[in-house]
Amino acid sequence: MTLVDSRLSSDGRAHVGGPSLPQERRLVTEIPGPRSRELLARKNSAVARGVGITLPVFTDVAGGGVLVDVDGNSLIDFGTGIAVTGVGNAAPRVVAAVHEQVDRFTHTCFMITGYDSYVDVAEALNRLTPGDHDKRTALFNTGAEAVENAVKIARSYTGRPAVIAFDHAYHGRTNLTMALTAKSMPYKSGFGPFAPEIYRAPLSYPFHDGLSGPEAAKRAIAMIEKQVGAASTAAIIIEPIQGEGGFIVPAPGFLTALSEWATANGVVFIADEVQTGFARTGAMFASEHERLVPDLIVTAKGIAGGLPLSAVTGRTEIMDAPHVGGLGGTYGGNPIACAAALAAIESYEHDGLVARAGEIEQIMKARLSERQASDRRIGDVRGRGAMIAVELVDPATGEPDAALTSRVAAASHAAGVILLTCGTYGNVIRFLPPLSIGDALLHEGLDVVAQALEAA
Ligand code: PLZ
Repeated sequence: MTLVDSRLSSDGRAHVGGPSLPQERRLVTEIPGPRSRELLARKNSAVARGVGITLPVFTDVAGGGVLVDVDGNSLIDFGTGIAVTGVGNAAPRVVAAVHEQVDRFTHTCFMITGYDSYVDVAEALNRLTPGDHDKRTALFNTGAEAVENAVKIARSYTGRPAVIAFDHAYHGRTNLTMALTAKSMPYKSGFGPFAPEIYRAPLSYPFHDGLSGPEAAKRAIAMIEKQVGAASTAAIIIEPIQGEGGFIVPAPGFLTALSEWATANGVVFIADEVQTGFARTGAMFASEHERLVPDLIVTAKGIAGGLPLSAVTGRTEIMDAPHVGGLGGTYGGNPIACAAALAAIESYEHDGLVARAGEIEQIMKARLSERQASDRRIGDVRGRGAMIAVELVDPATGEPDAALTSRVAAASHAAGVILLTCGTYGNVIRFLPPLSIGDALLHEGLDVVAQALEAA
């Protein structure tokens, strides 16, 4: 019998991730390299084509702020798997907690027999989310699933049907969350009919509408009152900073005005902090920037350092409206994901990651704004913390330039930086580095993007 160390590949190299992996950009083949191309060919003949892939390199190991592909290229990670590995990839605390839990037990189903880590995560979320009122939490697996449950809870509490979502919103790909999501291609096209009783209100998008927060809120509230009616409205759901829609930071006062209107009208105010939560924006939750206290807050992504977990947290009287057995799911609050979450939360709280996100904002905004001053294709630099974006436009017309955006992303990929785009018009480059990234790697990644912009 041959004993195979699963951490050694056929070439005998140790394949261990975590921050001990050299935090460097290193290209040894073209991107994607031959081994990745081979895997891509297999992917194309085995995986449904609807499951796309942004940057077709296949991962060997990852750690901290780098990802090493199967050809040995080390890429700077400005994507964090869409704002998930905020604590860094294969973060030591998370890895240790997962190992420890996986040796004890892998699953019971919390609805069958309980375990303490589920309760620990609920207590942590009740403590960390905005507001010092009495709260309860329920755990699920994905962002979309938690959003669906927040809507269920709000309807159960209010006895009302309608839900208000906003222009440019992204809330998921399940049937109800597709209805809440704004963008047709690629998320909704051909997948209807969609869930009823979803209405769309205009957002505050300062770069495009020039309205103040209160003006934009007045416009949205007028639409809700005229076209839906407060008496029929169960909930308003909004991302405090929109993610997929283009890292849109609403004008100051917009969210507060909406939340005050919701409270005055018995409407549940739901903050979807799936992308903005857990230190990402330089506060534990983005709602805090406006001193917003949502009735319900939806979290996922960054919560568990890469393990699938999501949550709805909120006012006890609202959370406890559904009957016993009305909320749940086989895997919701899986024990391995809960162990990972407790470790990740420990890291957000005690490794200075909230403050680090603020430092990352300063570094990125300084560099991007300086570039904007001499490059009129950069229409807007915006975002908070380690959630920063540039919106690219045609300087002559001010129109969105999606083609330029794709070229910049492709050139960055080729040069070893994982970079994502977003936005309703496909013209936003977004930066989502891990909060644990060091200055040198951050600057090098920004240098690469700057060169890509220059060349494009
Ligand atoms: N709410 C605010 O950002 C997920 C998905 C991208 P899931 N965003 C990235 C894609 O192409 O699928 C997201 C989000 C906000 C909800 C979700 C949904 O979270 O965990 O992907 O279901």
